[in-house]
Amino acid sequence: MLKKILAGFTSVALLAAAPAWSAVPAPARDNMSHALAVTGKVATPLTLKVADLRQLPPANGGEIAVTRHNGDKAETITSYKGVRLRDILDKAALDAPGHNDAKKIAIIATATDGYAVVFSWGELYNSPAGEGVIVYYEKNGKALDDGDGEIALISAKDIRTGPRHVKWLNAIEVRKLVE
Ligand SMILES: Nc1nc2c(c(=O)[nH]1)N[C@H]1C(S)=C(S)[C@@H](COP(=O)(O)O)O[C@H]1N2
Ligand SMILES: [Mo]
Repeated sequence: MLKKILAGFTSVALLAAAPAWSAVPAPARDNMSHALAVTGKVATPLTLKVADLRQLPPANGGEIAVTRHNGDKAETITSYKGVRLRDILDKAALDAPGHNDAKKIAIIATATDGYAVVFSWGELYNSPAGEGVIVYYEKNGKALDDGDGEIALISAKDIRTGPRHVKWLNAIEVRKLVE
């Protein structure tokens, strides 16, 4: 009963307050990713800031067009600097002790806005695509700004590079899909 009264009171209060709030423009959403969490089936979960990523072996790329799934060009990146996703996963050490465990692993890369893309162990470690999957923190010679920073990911060998270009990357989850 008390709950009901309180709930009623709250909604009346909200209704009364609404016109005043709607007059104030909503603040721009801050999508910036300030760190990358590496979690799931790993021996050592990690939280990596840009300064930590800079300590890992650098992987650089030259000019690359970011193309949407329909072929439209989203942007052209002149150069980028980061770390191969494989090297990050090796630092965390995949928890896959059985002979066939690694083959059942998916790697999910997620951004602050909820955008997420999937890689497989086979793709990263046993196909030409793996070489081009790079977590980057510099674009065109500069730190990433709020358009896609502080940390992002690109899969440079994809046919269309847009879909797995993850802006505001903040998590890498290692998941074993099949027991
Ligand atoms: N974090 C995040 N990254 C993202 C997206 C998104 O919605 N959120 N969209 C993706 C898609 S589908 C494409 S094609 C490219 C280019 O997107 P744009 O159309 O926003 O330039 O960014 C990709 N990266
Ligand atoms: Mo897209």
